[in-house]
Amino acid sequence: MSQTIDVKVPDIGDFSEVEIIEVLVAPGDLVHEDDPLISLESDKASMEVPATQTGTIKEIKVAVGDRVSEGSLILVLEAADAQPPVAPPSPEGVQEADAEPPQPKPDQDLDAPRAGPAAAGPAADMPRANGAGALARVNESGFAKAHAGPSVRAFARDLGADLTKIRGTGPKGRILREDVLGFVKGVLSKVSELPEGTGIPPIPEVDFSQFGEIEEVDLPRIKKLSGPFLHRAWLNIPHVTHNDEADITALDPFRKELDTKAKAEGYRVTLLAFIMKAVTAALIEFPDLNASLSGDGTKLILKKYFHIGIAVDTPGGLVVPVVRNVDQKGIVALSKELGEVSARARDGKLGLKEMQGGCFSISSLGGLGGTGFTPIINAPEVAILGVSRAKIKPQWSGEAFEPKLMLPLSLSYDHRVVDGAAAARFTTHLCGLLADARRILL
Ligand code: CAO
Repeated sequence: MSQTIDVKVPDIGDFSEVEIIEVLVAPGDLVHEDDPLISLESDKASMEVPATQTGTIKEIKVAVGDRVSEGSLILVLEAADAQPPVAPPSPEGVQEADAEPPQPKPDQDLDAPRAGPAAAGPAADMPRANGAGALARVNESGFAKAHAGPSVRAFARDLGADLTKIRGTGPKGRILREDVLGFVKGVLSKVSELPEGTGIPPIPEVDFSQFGEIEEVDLPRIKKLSGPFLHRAWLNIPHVTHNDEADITALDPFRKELDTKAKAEGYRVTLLAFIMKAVTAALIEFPDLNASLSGDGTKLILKKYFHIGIAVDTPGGLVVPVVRNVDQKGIVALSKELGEVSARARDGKLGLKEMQGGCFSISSLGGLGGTGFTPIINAPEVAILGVSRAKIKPQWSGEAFEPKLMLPLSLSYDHRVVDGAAAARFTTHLCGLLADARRILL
């Protein structure tokens, strides 16, 4: 049989006419014994009045801003059992301005209703060890002095939210539960914007001046922009680099012949135009490398166009203009376009659109030297070809060593999309095309 109980303000020590700063329940709410009902705040302390026993709230007799003293009627409760409480409980979590804050229950739930079964209960004696407590390192002395009621303190502590960093929007700047939630949401949204993998411990800063003379210079603008992009690609994509060598002995004199004629007309024919054509022919044969992974990682978006990005070394840093529809252009047209676009890149005159829409990139360091390197994939592409310096090397013909011009190729690929075998087949096919210039031009 149920019984209606008047819940009154218990003995609150020397305090009287204390302001109600929060009403934590509403008619119809089920509350358990010790669940907080209202928060009071005097000049010196804030405290909560807990339920005397389990039951359903029938009627609320007070409102925020009312002043109450011992014996003031707060609400009417329909008790779940017939036993009235033996003695009124004392208020919970009295928080003197410089007292230790009460510790919340370790199992408090972010989404729990305020006065529901999982809401902040009485002070537990075990501090929370981890979980949401990792949100922030709490400034304990500031936390104790922060202007917030006990349930808000318990809520903030359970989430690891540092009250000293939260601006209160309640009366006199008091921190409300909503302020804590807003703060936590703000922190979480910033975390979700960070590139994946940023949980990696940072490299500690070192004061190098302790070891000798130093000078600090600003990174060029392009490096500042491309740095996070490269970092993101390196952290997000499982990179594998496949190395091979293409025999370009036959191709070289043909290129030189075209180059001699081109020089007379004011442009150059370098190896890169042939490599772009060969790569495009190989992409037609292996469409999985002319693709991007969908955002959720479940689909491959195959591209029916062949736009190739070319890494260009400029005084300001690396830029990657995109040469469009390489499948539809011949060596002469590509050579002219390459010369024109790389000159504009070096002069810093490329438009943003000219660096968008690439399917696959080529990074050629052949003019500079090297025998191989690991290019970073230009995400969201799935592969990139690194080209190093061609050299005459002895190759065994089956009967003798013959001098051959060998071009080192390094294909970095996204292993989520491209298997090692597919990468090897692609590169072998590419080497075959470069070895026989007629096949490129077909
Ligand atoms: N092997 C041997 N020689 C090569 C070669 C190779 N793989 N590639 C180019 N060369 C030669 C050219 O034939 C030319 O020689 P000659 O003037 O004697 O004929 C010389 O090297 C210079 O070529 P180039 O670099 O001007 O022309 P390119 O078409 O090969 O490259 C471009 C154009 C824009 C890609 C290049 O200038 C460039 O900027 N490369 C750097 C790219 C880069 O920085 N990548 C790294 C990205 S990761 O940080």
